[in-house]
Amino acid sequence: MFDTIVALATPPLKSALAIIRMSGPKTEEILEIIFKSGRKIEPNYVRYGKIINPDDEQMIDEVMATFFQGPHSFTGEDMAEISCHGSVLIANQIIEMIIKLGARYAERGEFTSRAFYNQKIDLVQAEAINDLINAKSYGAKNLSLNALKGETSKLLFPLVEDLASLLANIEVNIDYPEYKDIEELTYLQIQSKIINCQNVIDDLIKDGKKNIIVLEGVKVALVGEPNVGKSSLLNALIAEDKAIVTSIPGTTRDVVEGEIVLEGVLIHLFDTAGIRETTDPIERLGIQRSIKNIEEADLVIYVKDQTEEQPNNYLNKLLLNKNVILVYNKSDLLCNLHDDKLKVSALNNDIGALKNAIVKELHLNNITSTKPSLCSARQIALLEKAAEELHQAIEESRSQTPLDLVSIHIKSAYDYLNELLGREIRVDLEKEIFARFCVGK
Ligand SMILES: Nc1nc2c(ncn2[C@@H]2O[C@H](COP(=O)(O)OP(=O)(O)OP(=O)(O)O)[C@@H](O)[C@H]2O)c(=O)[nH]1
Ligand SMILES: [Mg+2]
Repeated sequence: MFDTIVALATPPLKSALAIIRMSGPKTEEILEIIFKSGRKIEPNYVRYGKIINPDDEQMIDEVMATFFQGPHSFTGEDMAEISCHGSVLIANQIIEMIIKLGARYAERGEFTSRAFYNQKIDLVQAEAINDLINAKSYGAKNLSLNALKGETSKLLFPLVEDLASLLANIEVNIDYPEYKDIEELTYLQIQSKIINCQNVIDDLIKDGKKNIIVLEGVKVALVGEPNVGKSSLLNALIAEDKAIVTSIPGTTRDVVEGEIVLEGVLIHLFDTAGIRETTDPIERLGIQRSIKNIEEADLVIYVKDQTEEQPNNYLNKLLLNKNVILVYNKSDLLCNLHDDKLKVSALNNDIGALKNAIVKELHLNNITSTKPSLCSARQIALLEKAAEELHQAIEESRSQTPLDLVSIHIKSAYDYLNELLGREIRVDLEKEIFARFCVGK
């Protein structure tokens, strides 16, 4: 049994309303003490009333309060939501009073973790709540919403079911070969069942990897020699005068970050210090940061402002094996540049071609974000582990290894998928066997 927790659900800022949430066994008792509406508290009714301090009978605020009775609540336990006026002072006073009456301040994410432990949501849904709150693009929002609704978890249910069924079948074949009503499994049949599951997992991994950038966004670094207009390009792309621009080479030292959304995908842009030989210790530190940014970027925009220069071997070496778009800035000044080159002018805000090039290079317009997809790093890692176990199971069954050894790998894959959903392996396979096959009837 959990204790009772309380927290401010809205930001601690001056606003029209603030919402205080409470969850746990003492919720109803505490609400009865502090909330006076002239009526008995009833679940699922929003009531207008007053919050009264029981110590001195003073009114703290006029509020709307709702009580939800467990298990029919978000956390699965008794819960209350109090909407008070949006003063940090009032909200704190109410929270302090609730704590004095036996609750404690909730830790980060504790309401969601209770919902998970009380089996109101699975782990994929719990992760989605955080992703939804942090979503900065419609693509990420759609993915998170699908996961929160349980659509994403549903992708796994048939798979888990098939593996459980296969495991049970193998167990029965090993342990109860005398039963007539048991389907006898050949190695070929086992292989074909595992291959079916493996194909489904492979598709999920492929789709997840495609969508991971919808959820997390992409890192794009603007790099080049000093004074070519990297900071001007950042400002033009984010339509904000964020980075300092001057005609003095070596202006940018610290990395300046900006964000844009292209085709529903969040692009994290990084304007970096121009790379050149320098004795200035501060500029050198800036250049080190530029190099780190190149290493971490999914895509590098290599900005130049002229064609006739010598190739910059140092920069070219840094960009080796990177995904690079070469762009010529200051097209308003360039007259001898061939048409097939990508040209922009940050000064004239003529940057459409660069945006199109980013979309094309990252294949952003092929990304589907309306369908559910398991695409967080944790989810993909577990899918990959499950796929590897199934691969081993196929190999073992091909070499006709004893069935109990084959089933060890299938069980591991099954466990990884359950871990993905945050399920304890509550399903006792012995029970499964009896439930499915009525063995011993
Ligand atoms: N004519 C023209 N000038 C530009 C354009 N973009 C930038 N500039 C000018 O080029 C100079 C350098 O621009 P910045 O954006 O500071 O260049 P940077 O690459 O960030 O330079 P560092 O921070 O020193 O590496 C400034 O004087 C800008 O006004 C452009 O499209 N056309
Ligand atoms: Mg700059």
